[in-house]
Amino acid sequence: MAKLHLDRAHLHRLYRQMLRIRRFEARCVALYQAQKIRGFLHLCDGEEAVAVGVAAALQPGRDAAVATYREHGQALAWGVPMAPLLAEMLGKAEGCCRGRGGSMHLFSRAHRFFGGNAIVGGGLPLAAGIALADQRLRPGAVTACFFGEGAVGEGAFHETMNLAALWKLPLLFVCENNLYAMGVPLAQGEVETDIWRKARAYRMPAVQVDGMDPVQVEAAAQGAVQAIREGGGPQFLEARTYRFRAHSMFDTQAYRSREEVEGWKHRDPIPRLHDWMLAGHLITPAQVQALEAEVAAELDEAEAFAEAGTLEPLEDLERFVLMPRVVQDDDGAPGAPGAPGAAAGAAG
Ligand SMILES: Cc1ncc(C[n+]2csc(CCOP(=O)(O)OP(=O)(O)O)c2C)c(N)n1
Ligand SMILES: [Mg+2]
Repeated sequence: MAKLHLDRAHLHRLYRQMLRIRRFEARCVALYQAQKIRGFLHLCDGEEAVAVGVAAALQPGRDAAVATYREHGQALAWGVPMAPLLAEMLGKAEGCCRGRGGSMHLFSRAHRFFGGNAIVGGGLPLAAGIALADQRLRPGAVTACFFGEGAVGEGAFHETMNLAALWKLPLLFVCENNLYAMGVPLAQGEVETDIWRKARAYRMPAVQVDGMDPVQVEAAAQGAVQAIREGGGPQFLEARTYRFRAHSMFDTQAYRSREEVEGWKHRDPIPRLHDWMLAGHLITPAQVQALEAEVAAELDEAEAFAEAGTLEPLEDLERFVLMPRVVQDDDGAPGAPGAPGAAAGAAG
């Protein structure tokens, strides 16, 4: 595992990023309860250290990321600003996907944050495609592919692992193993519960890390990223983590005990880093307060932006959905100069 240079400023950044995610999602809950956020809302409470640790080891914007429907944390850690993210959650045209993606499909080409994906395992082949393009067009760039342990049972997982290893793609596989796929406990869905061992079948270096500790996650990711950048092919990270909330906004949680949840809350990455820094005199209570205030102000500003946003007009309903009507001209070439509909392509 790589040794990190852990100066105060860096630790404060890790802490701040986790705080931004936690507070952002708490605000989302309030907006959901006020029926301003509609549809599904999958929160990552408890899992923040994974997104933050991995992003800290990469260069978002140069490097790409692909994530799941539980991706608010990854989008924030990747540097997508809070205001267009929150506007997206509210379905506003000012959102990062013009309000057409919502919670599960956050996307920002400028940050090379390529989604948000509602399909379990859906991001894996996409990540391989991005990494393949980067291998040819952007040497040195790495794609981080986040997925839950529930994706490991999908064919897409195995196909992607095989091709990535075969073609030495610059890909960092990050399995967010939170021990449940909806209501299915890991041991009821997988015969091999140490997910990292699956990478061995594809001759891929793999490690398991404590996903409740951003420093450990970053150290493991950094070692892996260095090898990937040097052309060594893909690497695999299994981060053991836990979601404190239900799968989506509500479920009965009959699949786990209250004691289990409470036990994991004792390992909450945010108070854990806070207490460790405080004990080591790496942060002061005044600095903690200042960080909290900074995050609260950022969130207030983002919420005001999102609330003031507009809904796309009904006339735009078919935009990006249907092709503009193409009329064939006499020589049969669709969209030939001067042909009716030739300019229509610009409408999209
Ligand atoms: C291909 C596919 N099958 C089933 C579903 C329904 N589904 C949504 S989330 C989920 C569980 C996924 O669990 P995991 O990959 O561990 O991610 P987590 O929710 O724990 O972050 C399932 C089965 C889906 N979205 N896509
Ligand atoms: Mg899971």
